[in-house]
Amino acid sequence: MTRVIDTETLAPDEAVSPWPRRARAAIAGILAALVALGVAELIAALIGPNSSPVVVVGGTVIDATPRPVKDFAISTFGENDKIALIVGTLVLIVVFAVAIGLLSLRDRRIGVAGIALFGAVGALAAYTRPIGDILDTLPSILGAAVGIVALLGMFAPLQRPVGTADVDQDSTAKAQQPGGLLDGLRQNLAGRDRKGVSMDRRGFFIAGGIAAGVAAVTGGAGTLLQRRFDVSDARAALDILPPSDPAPALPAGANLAEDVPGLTPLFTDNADFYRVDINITVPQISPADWSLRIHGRVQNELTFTLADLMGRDDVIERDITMTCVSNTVGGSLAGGARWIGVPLRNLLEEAGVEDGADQVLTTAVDGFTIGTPTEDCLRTENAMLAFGMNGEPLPPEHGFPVRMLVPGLYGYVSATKWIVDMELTTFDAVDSYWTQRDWDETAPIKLASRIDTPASVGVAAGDLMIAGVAWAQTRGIAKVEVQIDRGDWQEAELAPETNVQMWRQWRMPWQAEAGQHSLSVRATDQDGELQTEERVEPFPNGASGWHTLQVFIQ
Ligand SMILES: Nc1nc2c(c(=O)[nH]1)N[C@H]1C(S)=C(S)[C@@H](COP(=O)(O)O)O[C@H]1N2
Ligand SMILES: [Mo]
Repeated sequence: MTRVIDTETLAPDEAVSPWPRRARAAIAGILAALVALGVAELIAALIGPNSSPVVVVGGTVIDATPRPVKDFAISTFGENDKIALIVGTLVLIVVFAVAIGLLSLRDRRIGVAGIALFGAVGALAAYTRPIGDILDTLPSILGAAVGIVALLGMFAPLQRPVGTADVDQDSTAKAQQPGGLLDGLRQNLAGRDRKGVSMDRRGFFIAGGIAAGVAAVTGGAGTLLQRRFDVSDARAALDILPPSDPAPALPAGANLAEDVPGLTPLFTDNADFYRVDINITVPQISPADWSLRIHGRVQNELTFTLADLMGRDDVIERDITMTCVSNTVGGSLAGGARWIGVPLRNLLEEAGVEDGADQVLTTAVDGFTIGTPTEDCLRTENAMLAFGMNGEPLPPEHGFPVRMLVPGLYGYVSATKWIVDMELTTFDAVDSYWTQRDWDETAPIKLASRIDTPASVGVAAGDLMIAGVAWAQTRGIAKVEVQIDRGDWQEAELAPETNVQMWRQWRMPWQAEAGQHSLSVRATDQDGELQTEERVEPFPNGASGWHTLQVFIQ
């Protein structure tokens, strides 16, 4: 019988280094994972954005992450924490996939089990998400199934069984004979003794190429199809009518940032506004589908559509500063904006809150919940359901189409984005997302001040301006003082007040000499309370402490 061995495509393997095979096995593992992810994205595009394994597993990881790790992530990566999570997840997936590939060399059943586990984790995460249902498990399950087929398909040529250890080239050739893909898969699944194998390089190249193609096409198509969930067009088509009660005119010179480079502007651009939420992707809610139900301990259950809210005659526009409880001393998780919406008080009065219902429990499409004292919703001036931000519909990142805002309370107890449900209940009856994780039930924003400029390094000696912002919602800022090199506290110039719920810029001229300097700032509110000097971390109800900056003047 003639030999049909092509030494290039079918090399007896054990004679050469095991590395080419191991390298290929690792590549097979990665390609199988990519096939699984690609197929899952395609199916998620048909089912809904909340079924993508990347999204559901990421969300589960975020929910389950212990607070110290979360704090570390926020303080290290800041607003890039989501990018860090995605990169971290991808690294983990690659490591896992390489392990699956290498272990499959020993026994393909390990690889099959590994990918099945991968799918099971995705399916479980999808099902247990606050808004998950059984259909959401399909992308993970089907993705894993196709990933397994891909893995076995690539291992068929990678580990072509030749029967026995003392290889006889004829039987090698026979093993290469048809029997079809299925036969190959079956043999493969059974796994063979490592000794009795050889490698079909061309076959592996083809199988790997097919797997890469399937991953690219399904992943690409899935990503494209998922764009149909995107709400930017619907958002752009919305017209915000002039509010019945527009924001009061700004006092002259209210924005010091025009004269002081490096100072935070009075109004933060929507694109620059800090974003904090539990989601990897931005929830997309079609404005036509949106509605909010107010129910629970109320006399009249009410439901509002976006048109209902936007068409009301009690729409207000107000300048309000928002802050995250995770903001550290000197941190950037704060922003000022001009919000448009309907006073919460009016809506709650129409619903008729029953006595004793001390908590307004709001739920968003991401399953996130916030508990706000009913008292604050009813009494705080300008507490609102907002649909406009700086003259535009709310950006998707900031809660489109509707979010809640209660001036004076940290975001996690007041600022529900993508809000869809409002239940009047009690604090005794229900804990919300962050209070379940031990953050305080009530959390008023602490008096704070921050130095924005000069920068720590790269500034030349001469006449400079020390400047920054201070906020004391809802009491208003009365005074800001600056201390240079531990000298006397000197009063800074305050920008004219916009309103007590908006932060206030301040500045102080400084003749800076070359060398290292220490700059500190502290504020006093309009009740006469001095900002707390004592440094505490954000957990469990917000950071405190005076902001001190070391600067090197050249
Ligand atoms: N649906 C939803 N709303 C949410 C959150 C969230 O994770 N999901 N995070 C809250 C927190 S902790 C803060 S500080 C504010 C931040 O709002 P912003 O991203 O518009 O600045 O949103 C709040 N509302
Ligand atoms: Mo927050």
